[in-house]
Amino acid sequence: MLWTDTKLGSIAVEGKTLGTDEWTNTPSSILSAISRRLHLQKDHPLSITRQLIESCFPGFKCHNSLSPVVSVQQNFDSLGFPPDHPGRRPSDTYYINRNTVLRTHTSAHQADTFRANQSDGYLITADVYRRDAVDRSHYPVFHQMEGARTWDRTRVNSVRLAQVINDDIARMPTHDISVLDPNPTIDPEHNPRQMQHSVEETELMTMHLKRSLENLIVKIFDKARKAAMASGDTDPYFQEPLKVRWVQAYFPFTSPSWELEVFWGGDWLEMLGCGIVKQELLNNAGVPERIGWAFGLGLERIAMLLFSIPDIRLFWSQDPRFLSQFRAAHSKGHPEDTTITRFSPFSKHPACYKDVAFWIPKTSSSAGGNVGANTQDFHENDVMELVRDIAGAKVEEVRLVDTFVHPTSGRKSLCYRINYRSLERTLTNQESNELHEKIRAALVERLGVQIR
Ligand code: FA5
Ligand code: MG
Repeated sequence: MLWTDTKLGSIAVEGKTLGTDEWTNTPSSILSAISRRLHLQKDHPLSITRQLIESCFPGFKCHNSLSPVVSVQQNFDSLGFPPDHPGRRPSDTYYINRNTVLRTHTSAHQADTFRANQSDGYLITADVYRRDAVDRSHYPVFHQMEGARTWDRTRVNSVRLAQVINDDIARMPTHDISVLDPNPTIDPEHNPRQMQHSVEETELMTMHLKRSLENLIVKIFDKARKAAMASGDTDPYFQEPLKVRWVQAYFPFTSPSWELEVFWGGDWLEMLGCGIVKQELLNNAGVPERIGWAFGLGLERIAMLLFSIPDIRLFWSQDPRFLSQFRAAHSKGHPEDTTITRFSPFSKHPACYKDVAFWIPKTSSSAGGNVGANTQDFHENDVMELVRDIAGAKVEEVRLVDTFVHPTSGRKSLCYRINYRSLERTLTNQESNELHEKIRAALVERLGVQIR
């Protein structure tokens, strides 16, 4: 398999040495991303976006340097993920060892941050890691920003807490965009209120949460529109009013829960997940007197909207033609005063599509169960990772284009289309052929498939 080199022994991450075991599935290409800290790099679009978002939440305490190496307890257990939740699978998550993962979301720090109880509101910006598909808006390493706002029941007469939240809402700015929000706040079957919260409290916290996030998106979009105008761009997208919608969602650590989507690039793009924090989480974190909301947003998704950056891989570019295009506000200036300049593509290189079709190996064990990463059955994310491992940023997209089950033998065959395209230069025919050959060979060698 891919990670036999780290199977026995240890991995050094951030100056710490961690033992590996049969769960270890983190390749060195992923480990090497840890030191990049794009969200803290001056003038990087992710850093500019982070500061702009931070300016939308005055008074919130900001955490920007929490280690990505967390325990399974922090990433999953503390948030109430059931033992068989798919997110825990080694096909989806990078394990350092049985008890240690690279955080898959910034929510891994919720319990600890609530426990520290340093402020009513906090923001956490960090790199997160997921074995995921490769395309224009998905990447295995990306950045999230977590935000939470809680109210202390003991600081006010509990009868009046609703009034306090109401007053907080009255002080918030309003906006005039149209928001699609067809579902009731509380839907007993699909999106229930928690027993510990009254209907009024749930409604008010939700209003505060949704208004905070809508205001954030409005601010980002206004900046993006100004940047587009300033560059003389006539993209009709920016002439039309911003369209956003709320969608019911499910997270083990919030209820009710939602996702916010923004219409962008001809489609609805999911920006964030959020909801009312499960009271059990706050109780377990030693702050049973607090109630409140939390959200987690994809920083790249927001930055793509803000700067009109069309491809998520660009954020990892070290090319000065990319990096020199962005400038944060003067150190004495307020982040809100930053003038956003729209990204201008520095080159367009041709795409090169190549297909690979193969029979997948027969299932060797029943799927699921408590097996380590190295004994799992065939999984699509293994293909994604293998391609990334071999071709890195020279692949723009890997897409399943055909599935076939043999009528008599029952064997299953898959065909993937790989788009070879570099953002920085034109790949030669020979180069993409060689990459494709290497990928074919590795599919056989590492995943045991049979090429058709
Ligand atoms: C979460 O990660 C939850 N922790 C969010 C949350 C926090 C809910 C607090 C409730 C309370 P989700 O898996 O949907 O949820 O990811 C959140 C956002 O990260 C997505 O909306 C999307 O904007 C971004 N995102 C997810 N996967 C990727 C990816 N592979 N590449 C880039 N961005 C991604
Ligand atoms: Mg989601």
